[in-house]
Amino acid sequence: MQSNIIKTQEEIEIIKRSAKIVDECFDRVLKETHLGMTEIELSDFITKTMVELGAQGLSFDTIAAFGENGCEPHHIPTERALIEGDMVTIDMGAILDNYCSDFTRTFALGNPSAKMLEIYETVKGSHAAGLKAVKAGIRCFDIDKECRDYIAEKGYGEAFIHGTGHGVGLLIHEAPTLNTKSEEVLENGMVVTIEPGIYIKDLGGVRIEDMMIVGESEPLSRHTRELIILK
Ligand SMILES: [Mn+2]
Repeated sequence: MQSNIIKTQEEIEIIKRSAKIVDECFDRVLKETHLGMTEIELSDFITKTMVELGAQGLSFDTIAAFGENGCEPHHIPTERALIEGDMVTIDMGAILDNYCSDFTRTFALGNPSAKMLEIYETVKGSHAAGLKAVKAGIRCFDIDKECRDYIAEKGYGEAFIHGTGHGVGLLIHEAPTLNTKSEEVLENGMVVTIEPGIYIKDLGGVRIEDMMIVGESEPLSRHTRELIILK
């Protein structure tokens, strides 16, 4: 059953702790990721690490997508091994005291192509516009539109193939939804994700996702939205 759309202070504190586990897990992901590692190995590492960090479980099966596999938003990890110049998309979440968290970053191992860098900058700009738009009184539809218009103006409109975000609570996907059909209006205490992405077949994809508490100015994750390039 989903939680109330407006979270209590107590619920918000739990969700923040749940997000913190994910932040710490991502620190370890950045240290662990290496050439030749497979998507399944990285995903298994995340499962193990979340539990070590105190999560009662995962909010959903971790997505680990390397290189061209990044073109699938819901990619299921495979034996694809990491090679120089790949971008890596990790989408993961913890459950803590029954509350979920949700987080996505795309980073690179070695220098990615100019095209992928351009795609990254486009998603980053869209994501920043979305974060900035999150305020009480704004229609969810308009936040989605901010993110979508930014990507469309850069020529990638067709490649943003999902909604901008969703509420998070006891369930990983709750009200409100932030997409082209949304009718909800944000109110303080709602918890939403902002997660635009660009997906191009045979090339790859980029998604950046943060959780926001409506009424607060900063997203829950302390991790940068600048592209991280591992050596
Ligand atoms: Mn999400």
